[in-house]
Amino acid sequence: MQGRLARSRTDSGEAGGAGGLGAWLSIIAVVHKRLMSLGRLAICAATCVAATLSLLSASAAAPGFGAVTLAPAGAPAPVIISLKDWVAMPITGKVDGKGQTDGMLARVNSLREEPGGRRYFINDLNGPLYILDKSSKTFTTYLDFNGRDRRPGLFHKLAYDTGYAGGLVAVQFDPDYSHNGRFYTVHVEDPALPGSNAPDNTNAPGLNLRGYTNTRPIPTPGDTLREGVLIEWTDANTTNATFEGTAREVMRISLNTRIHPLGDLVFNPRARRGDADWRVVYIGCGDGGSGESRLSIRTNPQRLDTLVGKVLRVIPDLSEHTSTSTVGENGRYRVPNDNPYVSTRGARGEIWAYGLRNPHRLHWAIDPATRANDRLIADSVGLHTWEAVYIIHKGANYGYSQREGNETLQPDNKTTALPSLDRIPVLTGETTTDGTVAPTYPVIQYGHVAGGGDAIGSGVLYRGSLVPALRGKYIFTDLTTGHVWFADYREMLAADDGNPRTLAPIHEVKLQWTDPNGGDNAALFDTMKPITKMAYFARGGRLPDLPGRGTVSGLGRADVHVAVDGAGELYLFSKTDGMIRAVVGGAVLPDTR
Ligand SMILES: [Ca+2]
Ligand SMILES: [Ca+2]
Repeated sequence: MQGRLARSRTDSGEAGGAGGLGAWLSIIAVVHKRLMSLGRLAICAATCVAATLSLLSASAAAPGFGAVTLAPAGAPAPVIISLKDWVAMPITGKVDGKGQTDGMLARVNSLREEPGGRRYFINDLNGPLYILDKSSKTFTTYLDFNGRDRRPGLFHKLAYDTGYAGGLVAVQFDPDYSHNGRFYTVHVEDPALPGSNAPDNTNAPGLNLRGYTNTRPIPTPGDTLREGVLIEWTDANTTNATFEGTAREVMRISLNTRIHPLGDLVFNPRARRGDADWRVVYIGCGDGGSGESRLSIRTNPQRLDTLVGKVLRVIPDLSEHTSTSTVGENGRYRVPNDNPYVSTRGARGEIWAYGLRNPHRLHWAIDPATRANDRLIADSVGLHTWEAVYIIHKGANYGYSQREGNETLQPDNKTTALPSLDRIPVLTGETTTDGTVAPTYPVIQYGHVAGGGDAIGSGVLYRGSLVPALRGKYIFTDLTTGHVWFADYREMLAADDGNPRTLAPIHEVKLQWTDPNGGDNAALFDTMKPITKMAYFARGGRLPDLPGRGTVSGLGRADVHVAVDGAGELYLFSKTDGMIRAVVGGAVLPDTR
């Protein structure tokens, strides 16, 4: 029944006829089915009653979105997803922490399913790379990146303690991991800190550092306060939860400030041996804070002679694609010949796309039915006005810091209308240009207004089976407010039309969650913030509100992301309470408008 309801509401776009008793019974049926399968009858009874009561009292009003792109009349009603606490991260923050980040209980930044489906690799910005065993749900610290201030980990210069995105930023498996045991990490260092910038294996005896050497940082115009480091790791035995093998520094990039570092790593999951994209990594490289500067570094995201504010595409393994690529200048990776700027004088060949502020999350959207619909997607955090989702195209210029969202960004960092002749000079150096280009605009954007948010989190195109209403939808989060939204993937493809005014509408996801600690239990929540707040206090958090703040969220950030497992099912994880929650079911809310 729930499947039929979901299809009728999302695939046909029907606006009416599915509300009322039948609809809420469907929701309860979904939640019930999942909880029963988990053997949690008692929880189900409470959950179902609570959800029912909540639905019966649900507001009839559509949410006010301010300047956010409104869903048109007749668009799908909000979707409800049911969350279940899945694992609690080991606390690495301070329960009484007062700083920008130290009060977050665990700064979980990504969740990656190991090929083979037995375990997850999970990284905490504060330093640990964990292996989480799926069946026992036990964490093992696999590698500890935090060797700061006599800590026992690998890197003496790990810059983890300031800024929202320092430390151990990313981990990603090599597509051939099951054969070669390789994976990649990105971490951030402060070059001014004392000590060596080579790993210290004193407490990691399995790490063989014979022959390990650092690379010269790839320069970025302006000051250097941070370096983003990409390392390749090869574990000789992937059946245990300890590291024994080698590491190789692949790339080190200078960054102007402590914000917007080298970020996410993704491989095209559709690529197979022999394909041009096989084992070719796409890297989201933030602008290092350059684009909002009043200094000359403001143009860095636009400059094709520097790597910041870009999506990069390189081949980490020097033995791969040898006849269709060239070795990068540090000798540690290859640059594919089909990258867009390999032949442009003054430009860096590693660049795949550019003009981005902080593309901190990349996602390969795979359309199981139509390979031609596969796209690389970037969630990029805006400055003061617009949060944006971009479809990334080879060679495209996304406009920053000349544009923010679908508007002009002025030198005073405020936005205004686009110019009548909408073109930007192609900068190949501080002053050298190579013609002009029309910018490419977001397919989704939302504003820094009430009902919107402050900073886009991560997003995935849902292809799982537990929430039929979300199949074919792009699910994404706002970090501070904890909003979870979705957009129809076909509408995103349609909005990718060269017209800055056309955008895919976004829709609310409401959250059903039962506080296992028996706290205030409204059953349905508009955002993740109250959920993370309850868990923050339950886990010992002592601040009066959640740590951090945002312009729209006010005091306290939810700091919530979405992840996906090998089966395509969703997880929401949050730094402030250090929790990972599984999406265990869902349906379309009855249309009460
Ligand atoms: Ca091992
Ligand atoms: Ca458009």
